Parts: sequence; structure tokens; C-alpha cells
Amino acid sequence: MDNRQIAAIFARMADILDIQGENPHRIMAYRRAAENIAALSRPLEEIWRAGELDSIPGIGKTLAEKIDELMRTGRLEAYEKLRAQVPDGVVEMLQVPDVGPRKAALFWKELGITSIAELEEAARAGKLRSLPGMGVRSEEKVLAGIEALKRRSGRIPLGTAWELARALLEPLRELPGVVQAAPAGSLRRMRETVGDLDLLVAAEDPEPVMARFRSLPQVAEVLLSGTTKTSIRTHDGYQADLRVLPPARWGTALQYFTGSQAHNIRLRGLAQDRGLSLSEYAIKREDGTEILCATEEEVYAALGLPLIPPELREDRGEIEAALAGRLPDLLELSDLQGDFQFHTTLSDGRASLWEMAQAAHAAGLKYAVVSDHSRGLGVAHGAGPEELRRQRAEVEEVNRRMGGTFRVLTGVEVEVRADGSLDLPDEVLAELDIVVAAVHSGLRQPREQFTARAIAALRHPHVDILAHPTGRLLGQREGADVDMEAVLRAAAETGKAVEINAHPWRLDLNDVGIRRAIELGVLLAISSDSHDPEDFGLLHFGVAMARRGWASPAHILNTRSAEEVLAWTRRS
Ligand code: DGT
Ligand code: CA
Ligand code: CA
Ligand code: ZN
Repeated sequence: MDNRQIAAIFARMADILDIQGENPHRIMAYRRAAENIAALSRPLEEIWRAGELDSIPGIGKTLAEKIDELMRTGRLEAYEKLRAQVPDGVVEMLQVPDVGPRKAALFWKELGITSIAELEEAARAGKLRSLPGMGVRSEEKVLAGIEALKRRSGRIPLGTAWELARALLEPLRELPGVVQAAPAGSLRRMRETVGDLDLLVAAEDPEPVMARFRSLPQVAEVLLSGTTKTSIRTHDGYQADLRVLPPARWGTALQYFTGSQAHNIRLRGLAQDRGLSLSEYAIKREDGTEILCATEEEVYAALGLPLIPPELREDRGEIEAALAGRLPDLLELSDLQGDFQFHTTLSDGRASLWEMAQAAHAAGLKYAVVSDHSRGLGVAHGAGPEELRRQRAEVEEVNRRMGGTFRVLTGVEVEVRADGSLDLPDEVLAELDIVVAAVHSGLRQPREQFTARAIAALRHPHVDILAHPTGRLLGQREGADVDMEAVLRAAAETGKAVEINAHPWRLDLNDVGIRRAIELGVLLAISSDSHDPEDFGLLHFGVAMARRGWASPAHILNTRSAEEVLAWTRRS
């Protein structure tokens, strides 16, 4: 363990003790120790080996013992105990400006809030203002703090960028003379985060489009505005560039501004080989004449290529594959027959089983797995054996009412405990159609330990799917330090599926992990992880990640029928 890791553990212990309202002297002792260790110029391990821990300022006998335990065993019992008492997400709330330990404890204890995302939701719903010591103004401050935190982390999470682009483009699309309006850039490629928005509109007369764009309510500041390009900053601090071009040049512009830059550089090389030059305006021949392309197909065709889907345009082998006629048959949203996770009011969902089933059906699905949280998760209430049995009866009733048009499969999102064991007895798991295992706590465990935990879950005979394998929350919380290669190999070996969580905060497994999983022969399950009837509309983000990972329908469990899925779970 290096100095930084140990300092982080002590700082985190101080945070937890602070949230628990512990003795200020004890809290200060951990904070000082963290600072002094972080400031050391030589490895703590060396000092420990030399038996000189007491030479470090602020390290007394108790802390020296703790460092000794960490060095010898790689873990610290006192730390594990503290972390079991306060969920990680509660500690993370301290990052929000204006949220201190007392408020974090208040939000957690009074409202069961255990993440920044939940805090944002509660604040938006006006649930914070009535808490003791809070009010409308302090609620607003919390929201402003969360926004500031997101801006600080730089890139825009995909889901936020998607909504913003939609809101900005809709009014432009309605203008007379607008023939096309679409996002380009990393958003069109569906990268998990987006630096800035690149919006394109095709119209003969750019000025009315630019004028409307400048006057949109989201615009805080116009950074520059001309006849071809306008750049703005939104109130949330995000930047968007709008380009307006004639419809006859739409294809070249869309291709160019979709990128990626690396992909475009490769295409320009191919163009040169053919005596052509490629720009955002047109393809030019050597004699200077232009080939106008109104569609992207024409651009690619002029270079002797089939259209390459935007999600593949990262120069990760797609050009070679296109040249060889071996582009993958990419998964599409309409290929999905089912969804592998939704929650109901039995745990932290906001709607009943019946409402969720209807929403899933309306979203075009034929089946979905109800996967309420098991009890071990700190959140308000999880399902125990009794509740799950009762839910099974409810599932039968709902399926009967759906009259064969849709089927709820029984399931659970069972908590993987710190030691890799599961939070429900085997006989309860054995009765369910699908068991999804998830790690929500202890994400800061050391790499070997976390990895072993995920692998233990996969090896459990009743587990079918490993949920959101890193536990990250984009822009809010780093995922666990996990040896993904080892986890994926274990999934391949056991024949278990790994989740692609489609929620735009998670997108976990991500594109790189998905591509590797496919190489290793691991089956993937896309989950909307719906907590609300509307969330089934998030599945397309999971499909986008799968496409970025080069997935075909055969790689994705959701493309199978409910019967085929059930046959698969009885694989052994
Ligand atoms: P981002 O915004 O950081 O998430 O990533 P992109 O891919 O949206 O990059 P951005 O916004 O800088 O530019 C949008 C696209 O425009 C980019 O993907 C390719 C094209 N582009 C921009 N600048 C250049 C350039 O200097 N050379 C080339 N070949 N393409 C460029
Ligand atoms: Ca961009
Ligand atoms: Ca840009
Ligand atoms: Zn979950």
C-alpha cells in the first residue's frame, strides 16, 4: 500500500466519523494523520519496516498500530467496520459544496438518501426544504452545489448531453426552411461523456436559425455568432456549437463533425489515395471540382466504403473492417425482447409491479425481470425472503392480467457482501427465475479484494448476471478498482452474463469492457435498471454502449425470448 492509499483511508475514516457526529478530537487525529502521510517524501512502507512510525508527526501508538495492520494484511478492521455503518454514497455527498457532515447525515437518516444522484432528485422534488434546519434557500444551494460539482468534473455525462441536445434542437427543427437538425460530435458517437455539443442544421438561410438559437432560454452567454457558426454557454455551464449549412452539403458536414478526429484522419488518408480531398464542405477532385454529398452514405461510398455507424468511428479497427467488408452486424434497439432489471415500491422503485409491467410492455418489450434490492443494501427497505415470496404471487397475478402479451420474470438484485457471500439464502434464490448479483458498498476495497468479491458472486451457483461491475456513477463517483479481465474470464468460464447497465449515470460495463467481453465469449445482459415507468426509455443508451463495443444480437441475452432465457439459466 502506498502513502496516497493509506492517507485516503484515514481521510475517509475522518469523514465517516464526522458524519456519525463522533468526538472532534478523534476526527482531527485521523485528518492530521492523513495530511502528514500524504506529505511524506519517502514511502511509509520503508518507515514502517524500519520501525520508525512514531517519528511521523501526528502518528501516535493507536495510528501506528493501524498502519501496521494495513501494511501486514492490506486491510484495516476499524475501517471496514466504519464503512459498514455509513454507505459510500453518503460520504461522497460531502463533495457537494454546502453539504457538510451534519447535512449528509440528516439527508441519509431522514430521507434514506445514499448518493449525490438521489440527493439531486430529492432536492428537485422539494423534499429537502422541510427537514430541520433546512429551507427553500438551502435546498436551492444544494442543487447549485451539485451543478457546480458536475461542471468541475468537466465532461458532460451522455444522458445530460442527450437531453440538452434534444431541448436545443427541437425549436430549431420547427423553423421554416430547416431541412435537417441533428447532433454530431461525441454525442452522435454516443461516447459515455461529451466535452461539448456539436449541433448541425441544414437550411439555405442560416441567419433566422442562428437568431433563434441565440434567443433560447437555456442560453446564458453567446460566445460567438457568425453566418456559419454560433457558440453558446448554457446556464448549467455547458458549451454548444451550432453550424448551419446548405442541405446539399449535409452529408460531408455531418460526417466531418461527427468525428472522431482519429477516424477522420484515416478517412482523409483514404481520400488522398484516390486523388481526393475531404473537408467539412465537400469532397474535392484534383482539378478542384467539388463532389457535393447530401448524405453520409455518399461520402463513404466516394471513398469505397460502406457507411460506418457513428458508434464505431473511433479508429479502433472499423476502417479495416469496412475495407474488408467485415463490419459487425450491430445490435439495434428493436432486437431487444426483454429487460433484466427493474425495481418496484417493494424496494426503491417509484411504481407498483403492475405499473412497471405495463410500462415495459408499452416500451415494446415482451418480458422484464423484476429485481428489487435485497435487504442488505442500506437504502430504506429491501426485500427479504418473505417479501420475495409474496411478490412471486403478485407476479403470477400481473402475468395473468397481461394476458400472455407480456411476462414478468421473478428476480432480485441481491447484495454481494464484503466477503463475497450473498445477502439471501440459497433456497430463496433457487426459487427465482433470474438472480442479479450487485455490489453497492465497499467500492473502495483494494483491487484484489473487490475483484475476488465479484468473482465469488459469479461463481455462486444461483447467480445469473453480475450487475454494473464497477459501480461507477459518471461525473460523481469513480468505479471500483477492479481487475476486469479476471472478472470477465470468470464470467466466460462459468457461463454467466455480465450486465450493461443502460442508466446514463452508470453505462457499466462500458464500451471497452463490452468489446473485451465479446472477445472472451461472455454473454451480456442490457438492463434499464428502471426505478420509474419512464426509465424503460433508457434502454437505448445500453444499446449504444453495446454498439460501441461492436456487439451483434447474438452477444446479447435480451435478444432471446423469455423461454430461451429460462432455458439458459438452467444451463447447469
Ligand atoms: P468531445 O467534444 O471532446 O466530446 O469530442 P468531439 O469528438 O465532439 O470533438 P470536438 O467537439 O472537438 O469536434 C467535433 C468533431 O469535429 C470531431 O469529432 C471531429 C471534427 N473536428 C474538429 N476539429 C477537428 C480537427 O482539427 N481535425 C479533424 N480532422 N476533425 C476535427
Ligand atoms: Ca464535441
Ligand atoms: Ca465542438
Ligand atoms: Zn443497482
